[in-house]
Amino acid sequence: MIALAYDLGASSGRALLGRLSGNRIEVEEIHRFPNDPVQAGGRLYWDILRLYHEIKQGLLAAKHRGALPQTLAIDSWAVDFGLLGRSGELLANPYHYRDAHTEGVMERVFETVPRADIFARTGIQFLPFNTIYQLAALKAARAPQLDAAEHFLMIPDLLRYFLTGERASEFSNATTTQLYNPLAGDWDGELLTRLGLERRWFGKVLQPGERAGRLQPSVCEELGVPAIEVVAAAEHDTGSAVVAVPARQRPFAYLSCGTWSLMGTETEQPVMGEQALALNFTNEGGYGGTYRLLKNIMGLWILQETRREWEKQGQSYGFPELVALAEQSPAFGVWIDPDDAAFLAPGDMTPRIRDYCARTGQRAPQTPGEFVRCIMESLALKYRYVLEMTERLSAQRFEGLHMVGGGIQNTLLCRWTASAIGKPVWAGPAEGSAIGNLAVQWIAQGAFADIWEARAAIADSFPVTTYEPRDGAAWNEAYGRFRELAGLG
Ligand code: ADP
Ligand code: LRH
Repeated sequence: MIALAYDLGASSGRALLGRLSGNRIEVEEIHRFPNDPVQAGGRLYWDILRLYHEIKQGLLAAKHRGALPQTLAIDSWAVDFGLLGRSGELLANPYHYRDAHTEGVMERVFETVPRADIFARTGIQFLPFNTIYQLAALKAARAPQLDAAEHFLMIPDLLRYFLTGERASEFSNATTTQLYNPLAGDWDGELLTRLGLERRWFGKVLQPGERAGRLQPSVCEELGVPAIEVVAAAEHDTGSAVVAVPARQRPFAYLSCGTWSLMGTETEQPVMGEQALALNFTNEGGYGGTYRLLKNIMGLWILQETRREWEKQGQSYGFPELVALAEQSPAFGVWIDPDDAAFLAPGDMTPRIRDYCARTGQRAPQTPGEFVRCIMESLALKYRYVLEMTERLSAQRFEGLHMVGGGIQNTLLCRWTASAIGKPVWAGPAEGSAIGNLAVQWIAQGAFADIWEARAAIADSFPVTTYEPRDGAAWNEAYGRFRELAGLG
């Protein structure tokens, strides 16, 4: 059985062809492309039509291999969206969630709907770029696209709409808007109305695994392909990544490690109490009505931006080279809280790291190796904190941590994470989101009975590397100091 998964991350997109025979999965990356945001007129956008073009290139690559899939599905980063007008045209180019137009908006929304109310209705963590605040920002700016809007579609929905002509949302990604009420099982009409947003923009919500149409005739004609069936995957990339965690049973803890680091556990019910609100944890919807009780950690974004900064200055480093420089630098020099608001916006990171160090009475890193070491150690230490909070909130203990995503190619980060948390890390698969996307397509086709059968096949088909913790006393001591420095109680 052949399925095609498109996984669009914040730094790159890829098309993976998956073949399933018996319980054996084989994947082949047939197309990979950068997903560079575009600055224009002082705003930051995704290049949505280029992404759609790349999706088509993926289909052509499958065709040229003589391996047309039975089904295809798309997952992507969360929260971003496009609005369609009366005749189905895209009204404006989607913003990048890191655009500055949401600055201060979250706090203004709380004046209309208090923070605790929003959490009680949605169970979603407060991130300034959530869809709810993006729409509120457009509303405050009287953006003309709102006057003409008829339909709201998130990024994978929009690309799926271009392919099929059909408009529908999808559960896992819909929850990330902070406008979906998991208890009611629908968009939260009251929340929308209180914010002056139109309930009618928000359409049907498909569950991951539901059929979502076929390639429309114009696409088939353009590419010379048949009317392939399109399935709704867990269209939030993190939702797909968690499907691919090769765990044999619950409970398990995961870290989806890419541009972002998403750490948490899979639950059957959302955890929406006061403690979850205070710790700013989220309950994103998952496959089969599950939830991802997790927390966003700023992740390798800081390293990506630092690399970009040096590149701009004419110093070009690959990721493996940066990791090697970090390894050669002295241990436990200085740390940042990666989730400090200073690190969210795009731009040069080394001045912000220096500034953080000044604020916290630390000597700033000097060399590239010291900067990278600071970023990576800080991430490992923050992982320990969030893992402890996940245990506390879910009243569970984890034997170890599953790591998936492109970030596991940073084996030093995996090693340090194991040492920081004092438990083994099981790393793999790296293409977690794409593989989870394929798995949901195969469940939809009846090839797997359920998610556990899919996870067992993933565990048997892809290598998992175990990293055992080392230097426990040194990391414990570092963790104590890190918590104090970052004000983590
Ligand atoms: P996203 O899906 O968010 O675009 P990925 O899952 O592709 O992100 O992960 C990208 C990250 O993986 C990069 O920021 C980089 O830090 C890390 N990475 C990728 N390749 C390597 C490598 N060869 N060595 C070390 N780290 C790597
Ligand atoms: C990771 C991710 C994450 C969201 C962020 C916007 O790619 O989907 O889960 O919080 O992007």
